[in-house]
Amino acid sequence: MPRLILVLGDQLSDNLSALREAREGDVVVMAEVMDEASYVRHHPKKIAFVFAAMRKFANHLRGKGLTVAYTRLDDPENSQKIGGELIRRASEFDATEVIATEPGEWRLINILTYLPIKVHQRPDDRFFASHAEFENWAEGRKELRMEWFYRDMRRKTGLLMDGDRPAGGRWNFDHDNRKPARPDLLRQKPPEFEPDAVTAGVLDLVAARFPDNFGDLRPFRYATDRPGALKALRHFIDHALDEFGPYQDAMLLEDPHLNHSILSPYLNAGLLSPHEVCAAAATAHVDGKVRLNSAEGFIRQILGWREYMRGIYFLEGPDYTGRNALDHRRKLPWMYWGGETRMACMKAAIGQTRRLAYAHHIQRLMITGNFALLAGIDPARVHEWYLSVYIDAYEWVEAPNTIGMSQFADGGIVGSKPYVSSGNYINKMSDYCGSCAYSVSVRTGETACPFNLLYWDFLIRHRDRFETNPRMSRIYGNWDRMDADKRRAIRADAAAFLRRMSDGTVV
Ligand code: FAD
Ligand code: DLZ
Ligand code: SF4
Repeated sequence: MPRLILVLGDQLSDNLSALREAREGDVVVMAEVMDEASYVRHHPKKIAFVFAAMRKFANHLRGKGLTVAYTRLDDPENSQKIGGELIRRASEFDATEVIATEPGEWRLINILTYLPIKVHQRPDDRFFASHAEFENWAEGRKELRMEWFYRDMRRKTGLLMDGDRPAGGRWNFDHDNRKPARPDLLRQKPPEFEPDAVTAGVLDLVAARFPDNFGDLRPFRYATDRPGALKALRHFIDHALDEFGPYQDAMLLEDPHLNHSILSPYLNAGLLSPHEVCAAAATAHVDGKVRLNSAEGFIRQILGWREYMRGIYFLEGPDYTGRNALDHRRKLPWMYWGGETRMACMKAAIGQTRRLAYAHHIQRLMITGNFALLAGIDPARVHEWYLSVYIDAYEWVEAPNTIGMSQFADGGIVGSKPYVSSGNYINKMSDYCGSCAYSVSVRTGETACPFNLLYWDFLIRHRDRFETNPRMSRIYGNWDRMDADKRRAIRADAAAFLRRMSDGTVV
């Protein structure tokens, strides 16, 4: 009796646990469905990327001799649900069992668990750490910190290790990093991929079916298959990785990518494995092509942060996305969906998000995330935004970054203190402030940088919670030493700014 093998849009890997079990007569099921394409209003580039990559992966599997039952979005028979398609295909092929790889989202895990057909959910072992390994690591610890987990992962994998010691004698080279960048016409841009016939067909479909979603569909220059993803990896290793470390926190108006890899879409969809990406970076260092602080900084993002975020998402359970430790209730301002703003940094980060479905980590954390946290936006709305607008966004990685790292809505599980800053940090790390309607050096009044006003307002609103944090007490000392009139003015101006923002006035 044939069995169905389910392959989801972010499971496009030859070594997927479900595919490893495929035997003669089994049918691979893949389906473009509205349920998945609309649980949030995804950026059109994200939908196009997933559909094009799914179609090409289905062709690739057929080329290997597998039978693939592929449902296109506009197939008249399409039930528009993953569960519905499994039931329909089971009856078509007389199958009574489904083999699946555990999805990266509780929503879909639950759907598969309660279907009226037996679905065996196999572990997703495309990661460095299994759920059990992360749970064992977390068990009994008073505080979870990425750095300790990362060191264990380095020891386990041997990546950048000299025996049992870290290469170069240190685990972390961040103090050599975090430099601002200057515009540089010679800096390599990520490779661009002209849409082929499959991608072009998908672009037409997405243009017709999702005309109102936030974001520009065209031009579309992402790779949508493994050969393209491998080319992007090679390009990054050869042309950008060496300066990744120093410039990983920098932001420039005219350069949305800097030395970032833009590999997250391919990693998260399964077109690249984290193992091969980390190995390529480590080898480039060993071969003398890439400095250690860059190789280490890059590997830490994948072997450390990416794995750690996945561990937290599954450890914390399905209610994680609803957490709101700081009780923030404001609506997400319209500027996040492309509405006007006078803040040059927000305009830059949101503008490139609209164009590219991409912003790098510091833009997500210290511009759009920082603002949302300082302004007290409801973290559920912030989470919905990040899950919608980025081409690499899947809940297992997006939610811990947003709810945890960026919004402190988990009360300090991911980060020991909130990632907040005044305009000073943004000015130091970017060239945004020069073209802004606000002035970064002004602390009160109409022209004051909103990050300056909101920074203090946030800290004072949450004084009870953060004052006792040893990493933050000094900041409260600075506030207390400030002139009383100035403190009053900052609070009053912050309140007026938030009122204007909530009223829908352009801020
Ligand atoms: P690079 O800077 O080149 O980093 C290399 C790789 O490291 C990335 O491709 C990614 O796989 C991994 N990585 C780096 N930082 C993180 C991190 N904090 N968590 C997990 N992996 C990381 N990343 C996603 O993949 N999907 C998301 O939906 C997502 N949402 C985010 C939301 C917020 C609020 C924040 C602050 C960060 C989010 N990130 C997310 C993490 C990070 O911003 C992206 O991984 C990174 O910007 C992707 O671009 P890149 O490939 O050029 O990364
Ligand atoms: C993101 C996405 C989109 C837009 N569409 C589909 C789809 O039509 N079919 C599918 O199998 N997967 C899609 N995906 C990816 C899923 O949403 C993803 O598998 C879950 O969110 C779990 O990570
Ligand atoms: Fe952003 Fe403030 Fe700088 Fe304007 S002045 S770009 S709002 S940090």
